[in-house]
Amino acid sequence: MKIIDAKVIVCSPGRNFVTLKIITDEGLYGVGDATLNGREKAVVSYLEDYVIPMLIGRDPQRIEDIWQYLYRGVYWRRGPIGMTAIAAVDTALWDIKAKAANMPLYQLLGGRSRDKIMVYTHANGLDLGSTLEQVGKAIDQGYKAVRVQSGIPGVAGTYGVSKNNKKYEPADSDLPTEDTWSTEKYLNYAPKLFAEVRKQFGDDIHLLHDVHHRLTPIEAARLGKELEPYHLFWMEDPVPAENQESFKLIRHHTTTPIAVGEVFNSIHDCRELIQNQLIDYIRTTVVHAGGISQLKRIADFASLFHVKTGCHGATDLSPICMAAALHFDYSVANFGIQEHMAHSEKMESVFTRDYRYVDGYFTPGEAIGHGADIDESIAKKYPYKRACLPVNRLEDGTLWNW
Ligand code: CS2
Ligand code: MG
Repeated sequence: MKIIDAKVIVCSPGRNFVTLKIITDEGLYGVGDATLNGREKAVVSYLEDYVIPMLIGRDPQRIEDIWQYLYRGVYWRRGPIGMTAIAAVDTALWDIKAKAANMPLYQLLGGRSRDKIMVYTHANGLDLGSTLEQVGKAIDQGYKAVRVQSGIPGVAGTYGVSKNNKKYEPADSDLPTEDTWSTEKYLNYAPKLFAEVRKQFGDDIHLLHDVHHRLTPIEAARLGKELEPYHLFWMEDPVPAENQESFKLIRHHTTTPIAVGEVFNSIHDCRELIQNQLIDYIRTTVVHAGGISQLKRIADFASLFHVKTGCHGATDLSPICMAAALHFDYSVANFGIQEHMAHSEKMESVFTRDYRYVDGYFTPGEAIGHGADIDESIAKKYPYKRACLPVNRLEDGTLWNW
């Protein structure tokens, strides 16, 4: 079998998506998500100007060799742009291999290790009341796990909370908008928020929260400690993860489980946190961590240290990434949870997929391959439009972590 063509499809059905399609001489093709929120065109160029010319003529069955060729062969290893490009190639090649084997992808990954995949959804509101209302709606929809994000009293607009009644989409303007942040107001409010959620909805619903890289280690230690009575499923990205040593301080002070890794793109980014058991869930996922091939390596390494998977699944990861992730989730031994921030109908209209939601769980479907695809004729209706993620400043104007 040979790769005879490959193309990048960029579309914007409510937000930008980048999809790689690899076509073989035997009529099979595979697709992979190549979306990097706010930097989409960099990945498009990486694929079109460098990767695709190197793929033509290669045997698509040699997934590992092509992965190593694109990783070791670039010299400038790692980084979100290159690894997202490699991820898209890897995902498309696994799709082709499963189609050639005439089976759903999870069968190639070792078969299923569970009957269904627990997902968590997002609930957010501008204030406590509207947030509680959204948590109630998620529970009514059958979700067993809900991520709770709320507007903070005295802070205009914050991460994870839609500014209008539409779905939350952070990449909301051509150039970055500017959010304001107050750690003090956040730390005073967050424990009250979760106290209210537990009071209203009880102990059985899994609650998750995304700090989104905004605290210092001692602040994160305080938050983790103050959230202990509400036994969160996880506290996510408490601090930026460049200094991984700093997680030791958080760990020393709190038993609130920690999840990190959605911005990681290599197993080397994860190593210190996993081997020192400084986290409980690794958030790397198919589209940004080099595809299924590397995600399998990360999960196997994590399993040695009691760390479970918790794949990222925001709307800026396309249904193709979700489909591939769900096949991975179905099979991986140390599965933890899968994020599912529902795509809008407009976004869904461009893609087909075989995964199904039932009562708080997903199954990947039995279609051959990963079961997802893009409809190029519909994609054409939604041309690319630059959209950047916001930046974040403290109340004194200091540029802070978004
Ligand atoms: C968030 C993401 O879902 C999450 O955990 O961290 O929504 C993140 O903000 C976006 O993926 C950034 O593009
Ligand atoms: Mg996150």
